[in-house]
Amino acid sequence: MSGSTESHHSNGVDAKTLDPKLSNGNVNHNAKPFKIFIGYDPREDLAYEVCRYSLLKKSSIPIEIIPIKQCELRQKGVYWRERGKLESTEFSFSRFLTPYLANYEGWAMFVDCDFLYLNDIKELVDLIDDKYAVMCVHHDYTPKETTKMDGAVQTVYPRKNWSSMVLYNCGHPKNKLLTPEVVNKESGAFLHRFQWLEDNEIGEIPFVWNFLVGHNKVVEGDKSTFPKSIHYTLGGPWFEQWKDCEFGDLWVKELEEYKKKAIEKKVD
Ligand SMILES: [Mn+2]
Repeated sequence: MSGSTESHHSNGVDAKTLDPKLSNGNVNHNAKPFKIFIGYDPREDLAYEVCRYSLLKKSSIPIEIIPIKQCELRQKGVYWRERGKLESTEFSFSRFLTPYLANYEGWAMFVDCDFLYLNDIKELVDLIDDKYAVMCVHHDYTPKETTKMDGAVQTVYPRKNWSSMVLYNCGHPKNKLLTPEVVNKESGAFLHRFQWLEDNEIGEIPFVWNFLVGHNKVVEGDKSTFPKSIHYTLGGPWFEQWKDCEFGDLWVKELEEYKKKAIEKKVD
């Protein structure tokens, strides 16, 4: 049947009010599993496992989860830069290999391991808009803390935390600039501020998909401020000093469920 679709959406309608499925109309993002690259750090193995578990548990679309492990990338010869003093995790720079690791095809997500997903990732995938090279939460963020996690130095720079969860349009011509050579050579400023892109190539996602513990706040009664994905950016309950942090109970609950499921698997 023809002529029965979205004619009621005029050009004047705010894109944010459109049903994302309709605004994406003819693009089927579910054809192949959606690739999710999670930054892996051996010091935060449990954080990775719980993040992965929370994604798989809630997802209503096929997803493929790939940890970004620095030692493996070094073995493969795609990562060779020396570790700098300001790198708080092993994936500080290797995260920018996401389009390369996805063969510069389709959309893929990078996310830090210190996230806990409360909602179905399909809701996020539905926000994808092919006109952008990347999409992320545009935090306006000046951290007050001077150290993070286990004492690594906290630095302040524009677009801080934007790179912690990014939807990459891996097939976008601009992202072909992110070759292993560039990722291994360029400065933190160039990479973390997306300086290979123009401002209008960086799409925006609601902050609830990268809800920064200690920075973002829930407004009582306003559902649009409820986190869909919690980012324990200062350190999460897997570190002794952060075991009582805000939303820490949700992470601990997920950990217990994950452990229980892991034991059940072994028994089967
Ligand atoms: Mn993080």
